[in-house]
Amino acid sequence: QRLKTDLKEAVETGALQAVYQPMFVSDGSRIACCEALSRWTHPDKGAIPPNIFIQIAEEMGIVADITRFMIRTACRDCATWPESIGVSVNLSVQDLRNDDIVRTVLDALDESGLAPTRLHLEVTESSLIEELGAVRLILEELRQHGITIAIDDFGTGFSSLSYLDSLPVDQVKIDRSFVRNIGEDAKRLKLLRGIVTLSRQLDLGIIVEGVETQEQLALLAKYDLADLIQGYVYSMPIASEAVADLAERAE
Ligand code: G
Ligand code: G
Ligand code: MN
Ligand code: NA
Repeated sequence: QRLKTDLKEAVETGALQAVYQPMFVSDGSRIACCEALSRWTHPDKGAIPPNIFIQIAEEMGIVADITRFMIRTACRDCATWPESIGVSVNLSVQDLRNDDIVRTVLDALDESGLAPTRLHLEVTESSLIEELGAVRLILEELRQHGITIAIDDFGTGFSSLSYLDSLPVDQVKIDRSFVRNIGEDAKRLKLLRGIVTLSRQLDLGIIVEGVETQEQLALLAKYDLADLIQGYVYSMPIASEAVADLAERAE
């Protein structure tokens, strides 16, 4: 209960922060985009993980305020990076229940002067299934403005693949559970290869998340399994100010 009050105050006073985890093109030669990840440092309890406080915010019905803060911050920060680097923001299922999100996004783009093509939004599989009719209209409108949509945690949420060919999305972010054991378990590698083949057939861009080791990186390259790679092997989440430096070193 205390945590709820504190979170509400943190959101209202802008005490949340954004850090950015780079997604590299698969040979590691440059940063294509950075995922904005929210951080909350509680005055007494220290860092609270986002999966905890996002869920609290969802229960309180204030997640839209966090999303608005993250989109505005991400657009403002991205505008300070080299033009070749985009930014990706996570949406909650609640953000897709009404079309205020479109206004929020367009206002943030206006305010920051960021080109819409540099903004990406990540939606989870489960939020897509929940109310596909309404969600489809919202995502289509955002895409018409040039914004890229990715399915986050791909492979963990669908009970059926029958929607996949008709979703208004551009990219899939393959969940890190599909990468974890590809070096040790031949079946896991086959599963990943199958998911990538399926996604490519549907013209979806492939982002592989949670890549931690050189061995995983080598397998992804060998079988051409990724367009973009995000994971500790390339970079942890970093401050906005560190993005341009890292981009320079990569090139
Ligand atoms: O940064 P970390 O790996 O701890 O994030 C844990 C989870 O919290 C991830 O699933 C991530 O997508 C989610 N998350 C992080 N920041 C945000 C945010 O700003 N909005 C939403 N909806 N989820 C976020
Ligand atoms: O669900 P989502 O993809 O938005 O989650 C992003 C989360 O994944 C962030 O909290 C980030 O800290 C975490 N993460 C990023 N790279 C790696 C990685 O290589 N390994 C693991 N275990 N987690 C990662
Ligand atoms: Mn994400
Ligand atoms: Na994910």
